[in-house]
Amino acid sequence: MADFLTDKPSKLERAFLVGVQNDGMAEGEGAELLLELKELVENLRIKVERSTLVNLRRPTPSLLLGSGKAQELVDLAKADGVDVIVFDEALSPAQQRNWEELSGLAVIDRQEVILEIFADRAHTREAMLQVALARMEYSLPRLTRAWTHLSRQRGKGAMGGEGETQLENDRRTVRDRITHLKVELASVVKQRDIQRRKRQRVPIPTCAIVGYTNAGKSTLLNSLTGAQVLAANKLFATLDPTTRQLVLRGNQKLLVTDTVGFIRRLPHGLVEAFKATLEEVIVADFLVHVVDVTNPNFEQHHATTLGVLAELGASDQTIVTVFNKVDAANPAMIARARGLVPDALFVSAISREGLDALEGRCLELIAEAHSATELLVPHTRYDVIARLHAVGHVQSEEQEDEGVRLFGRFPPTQAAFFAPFVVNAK
Ligand SMILES: Nc1nc2c(ncn2[C@@H]2O[C@H](COP(=O)(O)OP(=O)(O)OP(=O)(O)O)[C@@H](O)[C@H]2O)c(=O)[nH]1
Ligand SMILES: [Mg+2]
Repeated sequence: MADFLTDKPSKLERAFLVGVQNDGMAEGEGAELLLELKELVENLRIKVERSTLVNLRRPTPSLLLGSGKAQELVDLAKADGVDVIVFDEALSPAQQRNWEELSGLAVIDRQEVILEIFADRAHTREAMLQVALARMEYSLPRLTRAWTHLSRQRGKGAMGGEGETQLENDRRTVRDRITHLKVELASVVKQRDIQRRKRQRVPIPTCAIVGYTNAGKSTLLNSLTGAQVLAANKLFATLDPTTRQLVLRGNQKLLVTDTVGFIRRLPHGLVEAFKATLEEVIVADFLVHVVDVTNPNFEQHHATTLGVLAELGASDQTIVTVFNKVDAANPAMIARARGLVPDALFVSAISREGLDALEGRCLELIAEAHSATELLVPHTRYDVIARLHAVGHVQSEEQEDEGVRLFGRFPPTQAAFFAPFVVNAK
């Protein structure tokens, strides 16, 4: 098969974007998505020559849009001299092929743009495997395309009898690669599992930072813990979870994990691919949901993140909503944010404003997650006291004749260990 994994001929350079506004969408939503698509496409260093929003009442199976409208757009695209048409709406493999035939240009959709950005940003073995898998699954039903991964495939296009055989071979090759990738991924994920289990042996409370891409999650982790995670003004700067320890007041420890950013219309294959990585989100004691209050669309960002969390099976998690970037926000935006989530916190990961309050809230949540308990430990069992100091939080400790009386908390996973010494659970 033409090696579309390594081939990089004739890179696409100039794009024509097509957004869709339909009856089911809020007013202005199509336009906002189109603006976001522009940012995504520019992230791939492709110049956007024109963006068009189309009102769509009834999608058609062959081209999504009506054929008259389609021809009109093709003419515009050609007049602009672009080499790629990008749809915000997901195109079926057939629609994509029909558009490519009609226009003679590369035609891709938002999903493919996001996959390309992820491919660009993946650095660790696991992230690269996850993204490669999602891309393979995306391309499997699309092998007859002349274009893939933003490059022209060699020897594709005119499919004769021999082409059919070629297509069968290509399908088999891709399926084999998918199988191999899954096997390799399983072993990488297992490695990480072992690391997590090691961590659980000294169970410290955990929280995961989640939120829309570019909200400031990595910056927040860095400010809270002094970590040095890459934070950058680009989408999907972070793909791999990073965990750092935060030491709160009273020497209470908290493990904080930074996660991949979410976005509207995240390709389903990617959510699937990242589920293993996002397990941190499901097992965390609570979540810190970071929202960029300076982004005019923060309501949608907020809703999208909650949607992805639901998809991950994490809807029941306790969430602290944190509106970030207050240093750059105006009072009207802050009022709007307060209306959206009345008990939210307002911080600036950069100026550090509000971080004390956030740490305070974390302490409260840890206290809630780990029930406060009175223990009486015999003098012979100093190991129990040491363990409580290590994994839990000790509020008071008094020497008495029959042992040491402690008041403190420990994680629920340790309940069986401490149970014999519990005097009076509150
Ligand atoms: N003004 C201002 N900018 C911020 C603040 N926090 C983060 N930023 C900026 O926002 C941009 C994105 O920050 P990141 O921390 O990389 O965002 P992220 O949520 O980790 O993004 P992804 O990893 O791409 O999902 C960077 O340019 C940061 O400098 C803040 O409190 N105030
Ligand atoms: Mg990040």
